Amino acid sequence: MPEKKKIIANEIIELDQVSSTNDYAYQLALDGKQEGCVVVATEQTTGKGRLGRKWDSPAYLGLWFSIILRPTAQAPAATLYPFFASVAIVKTIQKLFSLTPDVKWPNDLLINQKKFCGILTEAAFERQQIKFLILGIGINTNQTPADFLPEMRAVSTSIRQEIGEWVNNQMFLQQLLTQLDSYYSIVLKQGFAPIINLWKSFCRSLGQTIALKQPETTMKGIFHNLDQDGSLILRQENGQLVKILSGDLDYLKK
Ligand code: BT5
Repeated sequence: MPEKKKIIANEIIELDQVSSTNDYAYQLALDGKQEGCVVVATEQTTGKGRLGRKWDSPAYLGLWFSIILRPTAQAPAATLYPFFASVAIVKTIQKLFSLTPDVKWPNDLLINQKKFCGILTEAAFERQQIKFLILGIGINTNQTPADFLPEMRAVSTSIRQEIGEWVNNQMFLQQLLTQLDSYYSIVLKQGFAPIINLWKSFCRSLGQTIALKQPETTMKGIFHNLDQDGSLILRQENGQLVKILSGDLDYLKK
């Protein structure tokens, strides 16, 4: 059997310091850089979250990287890509550290209900098709509580904080890129159905009472299902099912 050709991490660009690996990768993609190229930085000075929020990315204490993808897919499919990344991250952490993080819709990973990873997808479109996607992944590996801003300490964590050992970023990144490549080839061959099923198996808020914050409203209900297009189906108190495309999820006590 010929060896499978690797897509993700066919090239790795390592930077000491950058504003945002997403911005750097986006510019490379505009200039024609091939699918699979990874940009990783020791430190980001203005790491980005969703909706203009900031992502704290101090030197050596985490993995901050972005992947250029060029799938042949319609524009709405862009929201599905963080799910394959989440699954690959969970699988890597299970293998290396024998613990299973919780996935939080749409793009967070938690350990003991604290966030240690966020994913930011940015896309360029052409005639309703995806031209390229930048999949940005931030993982807190080695922060101690003192490394987080006081207001973030109660809700943020790092892998080191949870396992009690320093994480070797280089080794972790290598393993993670291999998993990301495997799950991306599943997406290319089988679509997102197996990814959605795996993601649901790691999601502890599925079936639980949640609040969904959107810029204008907050909705409460039961997290009924994750749809095949990555949207969240919320069952409201009156029994009605509502499809939610974006928002921030909060766990609620029943
Ligand atoms: C995210 O946004 O969680 C997406 C984060 C993506 C970061 C990666 S790093 C590589 C690539 N390059 C970039 O510039 N970005 C990507 P969101 O769901 O909007 O969450 C942002 C919120 O998370 C902030 O408003 C803070 O409350 C919190 N936060 C910021 N930094 C954090 C950190 N290091 N650990 C945990 N929580 C953090």
